[in-house]
Amino acid sequence: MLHQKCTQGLYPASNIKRFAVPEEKIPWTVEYPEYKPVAYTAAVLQGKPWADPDINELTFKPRWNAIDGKVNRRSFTGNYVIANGHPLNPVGRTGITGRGLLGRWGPNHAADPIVTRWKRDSAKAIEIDGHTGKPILQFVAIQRRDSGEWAIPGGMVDPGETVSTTLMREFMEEALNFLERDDGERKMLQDSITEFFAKGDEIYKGYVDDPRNTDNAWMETVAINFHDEDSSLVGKLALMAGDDARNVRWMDVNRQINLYANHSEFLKKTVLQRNAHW
Ligand code: RP5
Ligand code: MG
Ligand code: MG
Repeated sequence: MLHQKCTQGLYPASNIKRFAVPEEKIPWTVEYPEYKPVAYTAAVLQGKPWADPDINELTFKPRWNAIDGKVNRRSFTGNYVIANGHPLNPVGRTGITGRGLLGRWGPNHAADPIVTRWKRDSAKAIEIDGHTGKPILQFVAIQRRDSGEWAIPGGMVDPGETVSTTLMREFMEEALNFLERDDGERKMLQDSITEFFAKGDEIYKGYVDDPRNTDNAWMETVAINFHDEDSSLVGKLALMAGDDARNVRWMDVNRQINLYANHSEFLKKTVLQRNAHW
């Protein structure tokens, strides 16, 4: 797999221009003698508890390709290369070195909950697409505050956190505004989500084509589909955007959806698995 969203133009939330990487020059195995990427690590990372220190700091002794205390520095893509003390993006060049906006050198692990239900008409009957004859799937989409793009309500796996906890936490924070709720509401949401998220289907596990990726830091995720077949569980919860999300809604899934990073691909895989309209 190649990446696409991290090879040209300005790095997100900066004036830093990526060194243009034509598609054929992405793999490290292809020579690119002119390649002179700029180094960029966003200032906001300094002193953040969730971020690694500077890579040259003497006290920083990461265990690459390993579980490093509470931080998972393993990649789903296999062992990554360390070149001059820096982990190398397993897919290839991105036109920028350093960490950009990402907290971790090497893989940055996220989890993406793909929450789906069938689209229904006012009589509660499942809507079938006229062309494909297949039922229309809807998923809970959030609009990201950073880029304004629509996306799966995913987030970073905190140190020591299990992926299943991240999936529930991020869904509750971004799609149900958990952080702004009172104790009673929190308890109610937690109970329903724990029940609903008990059974999910793995859709994707691996590298993410995220616009924040660099030559030395990149996103990886586990995307799990939680499907509410009869809209009895999450289909009934009132969505409310929170935290990193500006908006939230049930979005119809079809080949026209255009989402953040390569989230549309994850939706396509979900559609195939559910035999839904695309
Ligand atoms: C994407 O960034 C992942 O697929 C996940 O959706 C998201 C995690 O980052 P934040 O939402 O925490 O910025 O690469
Ligand atoms: Mg979040
Ligand atoms: Mg998020």
